[in-house]
Amino acid sequence: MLLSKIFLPLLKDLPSDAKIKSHQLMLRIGMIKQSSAGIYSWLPLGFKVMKKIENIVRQEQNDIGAQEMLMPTIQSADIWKESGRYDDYGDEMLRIKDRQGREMLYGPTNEELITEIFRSSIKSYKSLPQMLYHIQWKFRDEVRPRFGIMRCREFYMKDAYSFDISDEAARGSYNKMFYSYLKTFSRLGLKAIPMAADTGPIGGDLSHEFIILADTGESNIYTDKNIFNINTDKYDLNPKSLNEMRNEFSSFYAATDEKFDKNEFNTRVKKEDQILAKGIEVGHIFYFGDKYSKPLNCLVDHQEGKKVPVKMGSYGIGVSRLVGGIIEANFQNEVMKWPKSVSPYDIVIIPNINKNNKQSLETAIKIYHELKKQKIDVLLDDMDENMSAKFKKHDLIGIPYQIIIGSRSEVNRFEFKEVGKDAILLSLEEIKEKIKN
Ligand code: 5CA
Repeated sequence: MLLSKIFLPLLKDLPSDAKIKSHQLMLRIGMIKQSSAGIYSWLPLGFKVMKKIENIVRQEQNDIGAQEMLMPTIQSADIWKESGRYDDYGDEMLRIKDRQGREMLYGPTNEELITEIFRSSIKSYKSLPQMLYHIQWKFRDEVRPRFGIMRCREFYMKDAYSFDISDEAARGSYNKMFYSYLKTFSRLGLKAIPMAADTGPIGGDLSHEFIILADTGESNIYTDKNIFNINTDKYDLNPKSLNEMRNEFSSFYAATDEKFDKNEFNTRVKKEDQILAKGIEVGHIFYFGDKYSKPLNCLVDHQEGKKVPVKMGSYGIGVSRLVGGIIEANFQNEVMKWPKSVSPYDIVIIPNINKNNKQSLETAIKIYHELKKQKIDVLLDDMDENMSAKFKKHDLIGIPYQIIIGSRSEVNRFEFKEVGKDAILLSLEEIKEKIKN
């Protein structure tokens, strides 16, 4: 794409109402625009990043055998009355009436709806286990929406649901998802640590929040610094391996505020290894057995003949929140660098354009077409601006690789820069290789 042609409404000044750097950056480079309190439009640049995150989440869900589907945003209140959560959920739930006066709601989560779908279709243990997920907008009428898309009212979530015949099998599904989350966040360039967490309005007795460290995070966390050194590559989906993985994580103290036990923390973690920090919750997994299947009468035939409520878990990832989380983790000293896996473009070409130098732009256009032929997603900054203004702008846009066409370029070798490193001179072939690897 040509920078002059894309919809990229850059702001000159720092938005005064944005308190944290991800919110500021997203407004400054036109990734999002607020439409009303806690509700945002996703502009092309922001949408592109979010879609890349969504695809990685999707691939990793599919990889553990979860099946994608799509449930609606608007749900009937009836099933929520059956589970008893219609009243419990309180003011966070946006309640609506249709023209017939039927009570509806904008889904804040989908345990009830998925259970209703499941109970009408699956009748026997022979069809278990199952794992279903969708990636869909949610609405929660937060008391105080803040920090842009980090805590907003309408947000994009991947929510998965597992169905098993026994408690033991269900814990196996939980472990699979735990493993999948570690892989997902690592592909997004994040070190997300699973922490024992409270189950809140979702319920159940087993739950982990996946948290990335960030000063601007809203969760207080208490952990052992050695948990960050666990090498998860050695684990796989084999149940034995998954158990070992869970055991290794459990061997280090890691808890959020609500689960924090000062005594246990001080006994289990050496003073010098203790981390008390703030973090951002990017994912949350729950095991709640028959909390929904029982009241909603979601029963299957057991091997032994009797009917039993199916054992369920649910697993969320804040897909839209992750955009902000990745910025918090990678935007330092006014320089953003997207992880390659989610960068809005693979590379940007920045030619020095002025009246006396038509050559730079011509060279840039040639390189642009060459890279496009290789299916490299390239942005060409064809704006008539001085180089220092261009560099400042690209510091914010954060594409990790740049080709700078200026006085230092030679006939067949160009200045290639990975953000945060020194520029080097490379041929176009070498650049293609670097990007493709
Ligand atoms: N049904 C369960 C799991 S599917 C559930 O809803 N879990 S949750 O409440 O923890 O939400 C899942 C993830 O959505 C959170 O980890 C967080 O990353 C994201 N999220 C939750 N509330 C918001 C919000 N107000 N704004 C942005 N993201 C949010």
